[in-house]
Formats: sequence, structure tokens, C-alpha cells
Amino acid sequence: MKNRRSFLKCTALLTFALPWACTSTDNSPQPATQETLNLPLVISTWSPNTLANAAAYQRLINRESLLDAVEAGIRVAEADSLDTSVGYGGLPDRTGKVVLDAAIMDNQGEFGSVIALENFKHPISIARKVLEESTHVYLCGEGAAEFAKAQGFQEEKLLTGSAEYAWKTWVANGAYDPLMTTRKIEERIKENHDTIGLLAIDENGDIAGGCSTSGLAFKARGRVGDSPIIGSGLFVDNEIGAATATGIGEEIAKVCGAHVIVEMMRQGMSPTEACREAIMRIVRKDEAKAREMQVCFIAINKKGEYGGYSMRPNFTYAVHSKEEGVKIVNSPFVFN
Ligand code: SD4
Repeated sequence: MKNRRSFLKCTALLTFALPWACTSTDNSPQPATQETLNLPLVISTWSPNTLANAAAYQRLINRESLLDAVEAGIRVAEADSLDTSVGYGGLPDRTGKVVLDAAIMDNQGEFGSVIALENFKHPISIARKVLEESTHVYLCGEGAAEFAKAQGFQEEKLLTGSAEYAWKTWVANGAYDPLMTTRKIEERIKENHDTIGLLAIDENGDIAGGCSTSGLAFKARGRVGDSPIIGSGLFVDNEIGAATATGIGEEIAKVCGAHVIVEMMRQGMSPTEACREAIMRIVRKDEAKAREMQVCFIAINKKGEYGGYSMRPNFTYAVHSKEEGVKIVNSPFVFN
């Protein structure tokens, strides 16, 4: 492992110029102590989201708002056609339509979410408008699309050639699996990315977060997972911390995963311990089933400490912080 001093030096030189050039991989998070707050700090699910983190971090360095930072970071993943589980290029539902969910939550406890949105590339931006411009928390389907148009967003085709090919191959070969698809999750884990959940804490210690996904590949028409649901795929409490999720949304939703994590941190657990507790709530319900699925959480607390935990191996998360620069963490997990 890289010498920490040289790593920090390298980080200081390169963080702004080439955010991915000084990446380290480490199995054990090294959070800052309370005395040396590791702020600003951005973390997100999956290692390719170092680029999303860099965009968010830059907004924080520029003293732009937390919501600007979260939105800018998540838009990077939404625009990436190679990310097959977020935004443009996301794999469609079983009828061939790309259907997106996104949520955003700020340090005031305000929340905005769009559910089952079609034909808009940046659902996180529309979720932010729900938070800022509507009196509602959730908008779904056609109503969300009408709201997006009224807010000036343009419709776009989101189904890429490769996503369409993957869907047609699935239609030709696949048997519908309503739980979906340990198989697909395993494929995505090999691709090393999935839903983006991104959490940010600024130099003042204020916290916000967001989450964006195309959901489970080839999902049932109308299926909604955890990502756009408050307390399931995302929760922020500015007094305590924040958490977000990726993986089988049905299981995350049933334990209110992100909310559990924040409440466990309130009771004194570290982010890593709190994420593990949320995972173990799923395990305790049905261990045999839990062994067959991937569920992953990440969390930050008010001190600028962070952590993550997953059900199964190969979950990575990306960190970008003042103290540590750019870093990828291999999450601890429960089952091999
Ligand atoms: C969902 N948690 O819709 C999201 C998507 C995901 O693996 O992370 N898929 O259930």
C-alpha cells in the first residue's frame, strides 16, 4: 500500500488536474479523526464514479451549493452510455422502455424524487426541481414527465443500440425472473458499476445526497425499487449523516435501509458498522435468500467519516476528500 505521506502529497498535486491519476485502492477506510475533519468529502457507489465524485467535489471547492454538487456528480453517471444501470444507456424494462428513478435530499431534510420517468436523460435534475419547485416529494410516470417538460427539460431517446441488443437477446433467451436476477447483478458486478448513490459533505459539515438508476434490468413494467424512496435508497439527516444504496431494491426497501443506517449512526455506530447492521437485517430475515443477492450500502457521518458494507464481494465505492484525495475502497462483505 502506498505510503500515506507520499499519497497525500501526490493527491495535493493531482487532485484538481487529473482526479483519477492518483487513485489508490484500499480495503480499509481511513477516516479522518474528529480533530481533522476530512472535508469536503464526496463518496459514491462503484469505482467508475470517481469521475462523478470529481465533478461534485469541484462544485464544493468552488463554494457552490451542496445540491449543485450532488446534481453535477450524478449527471456524470447519467450521461455515461457505458453505465447500463443509470440514465442514458440504462438497460430497459421488459417491454424495452428505459424507465428511470432518481431522488435527492438536502441538509434541510427536503426531498425530491421522480419515479418511472421515461425519455429524460437527467432524472436527478428533475428530482431536484421537485424538491425546489413543487410542494411534493414524489412525482411519477406521466405526471413526472409533464412536470419535467413544464420545467423546460427536453425529451430524448435513451435506449442505446447496445442496450436494445441486450434487451432483444434477453427477450429471445430469458425467462422472466421477478426477483431478478442474481445473474444480472453478477454480470453488472463484473462490469463494476451499477446504480449511483452519491453523498456529499461540505466544509461547513452540511450534508446532501442523491441516487439515480434505471432499476433492475428488464424489470416488470411499473416496478419501482429503493432508489427514489425516502429512507430506502437514500436518507440524509444533517445532524447525523447520510446513507445510500445499490443492489436488489426490494430487499433494501423492506428494511428501510438508508434510514436504518442513519439511525444506527445516531446511536453511535460508525458508518461501516451501521451499513453492516442494515445488511444484517436483510440476512436475519432469510439467510439462504440473502446469500443469493447483492445489496450494498455506503454512509458518511457528520465528522467526515465514511464507510460501506455489502452482502457479497466485489462492491467498490469511490471517495474524494480533502485529506485523502481520490480513493477506491473495496467494501467489506458478509458472504463469499
Ligand atoms: C433498484 N437498487 O432499482 C436499484 C437498482 C440497482 O442493481 O441498484 N440495481 O432496485
